[in-house]
Amino acid sequence: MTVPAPPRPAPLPSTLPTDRTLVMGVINVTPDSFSDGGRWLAPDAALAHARTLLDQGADLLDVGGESTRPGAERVTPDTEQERVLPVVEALAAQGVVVSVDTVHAATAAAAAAAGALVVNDVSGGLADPGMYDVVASTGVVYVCQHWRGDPGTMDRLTDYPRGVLAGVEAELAQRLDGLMSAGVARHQVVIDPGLGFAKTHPQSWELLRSTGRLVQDLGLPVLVGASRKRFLALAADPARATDPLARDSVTAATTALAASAGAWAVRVHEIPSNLDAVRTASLWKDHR
Ligand code: PMM
Repeated sequence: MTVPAPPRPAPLPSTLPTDRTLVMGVINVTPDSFSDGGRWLAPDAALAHARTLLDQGADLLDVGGESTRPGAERVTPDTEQERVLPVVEALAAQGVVVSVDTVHAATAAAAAAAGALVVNDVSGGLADPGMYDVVASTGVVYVCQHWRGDPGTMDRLTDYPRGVLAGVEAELAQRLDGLMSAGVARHQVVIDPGLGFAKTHPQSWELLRSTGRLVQDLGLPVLVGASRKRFLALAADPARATDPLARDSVTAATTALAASAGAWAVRVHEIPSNLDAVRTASLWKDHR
């Protein structure tokens, strides 16, 4: 028996696979991201890394110019655009499906004009009141992530009186109301539980475990961003768990589970093992 595919956002090219969870590769054009800060800050380095991820089979790439790790320094939209726009433009010109990871409406608009088809907003619109209008007017696919506070305060905002799943679903439903009121179409929206954003490590595990529930309850495609995050250290080799790169095998394991639960896409730093994981999940489902 074939399990129904998760809902898919539009508009995205029909060349993207429809028979499995998509693999979104991360390009952090930042000096300070937690797992790869500074490595791809120069546009040439970012583009060379993008080529590697594409050759390895990434379906789409997420380009970000501001680190969102706890306590990270905020950047102005101008600085962010200086970092990401040359990369977005060059990739889009090559026909790559590009997502821009930004909480700033101005950067989202500029990236959409440069060819980005997806805006990935970790704040779900809370950081910039102009974001939903940009999503409505450009027609991009919008990844609406759950967060609270900001990178400076989020680690303290982990109180969910009705449980983390109910809390996240209720707050995402509010974000959806805001998006619909701004004229965004439902098919443009992808939701993301925001693993590690205003979540304790057990709460992130609970949300990851609830991927299937999120898909069902909100009826929207779900993006899962677990890659290399600190909460994965609970499952990693204790001798190496503080090294983000040592969490890649745990990341791939969570990718297989999330894909099996119906995730639309996983956002990951390392492609080959995650691509294997989504293919494994696909075969697992098809041979049920
Ligand atoms: N996590 C990070 C950055 N952007 N976007 C989405 N949609 N979901 C996430 O979980 C997410 C994100 C932080 O990780 P990084 O510093 O490795 O990019």
